[in-house]
Amino acid sequence: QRPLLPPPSRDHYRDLNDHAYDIFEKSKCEENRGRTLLSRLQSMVSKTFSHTVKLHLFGSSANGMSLKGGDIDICMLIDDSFGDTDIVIEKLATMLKQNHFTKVLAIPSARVPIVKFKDQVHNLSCDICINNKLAIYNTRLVEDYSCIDDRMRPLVYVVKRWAKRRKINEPFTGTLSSYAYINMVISFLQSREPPVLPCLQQLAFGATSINGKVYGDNLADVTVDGYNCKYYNDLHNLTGFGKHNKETLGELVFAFFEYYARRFNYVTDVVSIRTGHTLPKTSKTWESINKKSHYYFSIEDPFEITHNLARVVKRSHLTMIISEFNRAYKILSRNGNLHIVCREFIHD
Ligand code: 3AT
Ligand code: MG
Repeated sequence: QRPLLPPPSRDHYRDLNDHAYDIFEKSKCEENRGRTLLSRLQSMVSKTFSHTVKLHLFGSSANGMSLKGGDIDICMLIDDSFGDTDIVIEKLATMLKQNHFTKVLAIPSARVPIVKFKDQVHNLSCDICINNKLAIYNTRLVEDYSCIDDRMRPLVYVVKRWAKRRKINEPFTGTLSSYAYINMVISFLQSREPPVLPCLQQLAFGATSINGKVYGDNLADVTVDGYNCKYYNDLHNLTGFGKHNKETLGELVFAFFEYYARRFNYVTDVVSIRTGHTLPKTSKTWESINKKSHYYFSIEDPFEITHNLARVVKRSHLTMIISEFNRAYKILSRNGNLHIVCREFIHD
């Protein structure tokens, strides 16, 4: 492991904290974003398909962590009687075109088949996927984590802002999705001493006790597409969980960059919010696209545990991501400004 750099001075920690809250305040957008579009789409879908077919928001427009101008993720729950997914996707695309949405693009061959389109009136970009129930569950898990400690949401906003501006939040070109970064944030917060966040999935199995109290050892299993999605969600029992950890948002921002620039071992370890600690890569078998796929970076999906959220990241892109972590870490260590850390990446 490479040597650690000195932390910011006390004054700069204060600035860092202020700037982190500043980015949070300026980036967040109104809670109800997407709801109006959702209800318009729901009535179209009810007419085109049936009243039994339901649309659900997921991702950031549902978990309360969307950035201004961010996409809206929608999932359509529909049974087999409407035909194969590609037929449903084409029918949806036709419906959207007839209703004057623009840039309608059906991608039936993707891992999760989707239709992309724009609502020009409200300037919203939107994706609709079919029967991605796990996405609805993992959105809820993320939202529940964000309710346990007030420092998680602003930290996620800072990380998303930074990753978007530095162009390392582009899963289509081989870097990480926002969801992958959120998993990295939760894992980091679980790893603090004392922890800022608990591990909700371990609590559901009664595997961990906090201060002698055992939680959720009698929760029923929740199976979705063959994966157990149960987790402890009686959040009232967890209010104030992170209060023993006195770190400010500014301190956590610095520690987050330090963790992924210097402490986390990309060669041997797997990020896993399901277990609440890192796992050795040797303990995992991943569902793979081809036998030769090499996972340079591994982030275990909390429910679909054979899915590596970072599987699109090749060696060159991992190098790029780690060098961005290092850049941020070095700037902050030298008492640099968080706004510089989050400055737009320009190709030279
Ligand atoms: P943005 O505000 O859109 O940047 P977000 O929170 O909506 O952030 P994403 O758009 O990356 O996050 O993801 C939305 C959901 O899609 C979250 C998860 O249910 C699913 N998802 C995202 N990335 C992956 C992935 N690599 N593998 C499986 N599911 C994913
Ligand atoms: Mg999204």
